[in-house]
Amino acid sequence: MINRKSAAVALLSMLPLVACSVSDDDDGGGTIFTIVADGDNNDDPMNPQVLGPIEPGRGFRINGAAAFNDGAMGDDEFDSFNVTAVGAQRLRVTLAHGNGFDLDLAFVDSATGRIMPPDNCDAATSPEVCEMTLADAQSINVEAEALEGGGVYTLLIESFAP
Ligand SMILES: [Ca+2]
Ligand SMILES: [Ca+2]
Repeated sequence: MINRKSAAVALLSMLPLVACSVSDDDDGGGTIFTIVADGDNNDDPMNPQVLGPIEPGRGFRINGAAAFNDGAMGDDEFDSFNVTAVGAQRLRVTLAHGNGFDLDLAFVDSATGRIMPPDNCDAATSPEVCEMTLADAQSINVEAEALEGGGVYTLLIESFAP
């Protein structure tokens, strides 16, 4: 089912690049990012916030917040974001957050809900970086899960040629 939000995201993705939603290269690698707000309609891993198509050279930067039973922030344990590969590609996800806040990354198959093994993933430090290879048209959910405490994070989802 297409809700109003995902329809708006789909519409935005068809517009030419506009200054307010796209930033230039953030990491020296030449990726053009679309900036996305954590919509907080993304708690169910099987009903993610739909970011849309992604292709090499493009990416999404999510400015988000999450919390696990945190006194100040309450409970926002899961933030799940869906992307669909346009062409075979490598997907790199970088999650940065402050200290005293345990937030983990996962790739979830959007059709089955199964957690996919990343090609590599560093869970011990921030930023946490995971990569995996996507086939053309493969759809995947990138999930940030708060395990302890709460806070803000920056999540980069970047696509590279395979
Ligand atoms: Ca959130
Ligand atoms: Ca959420």
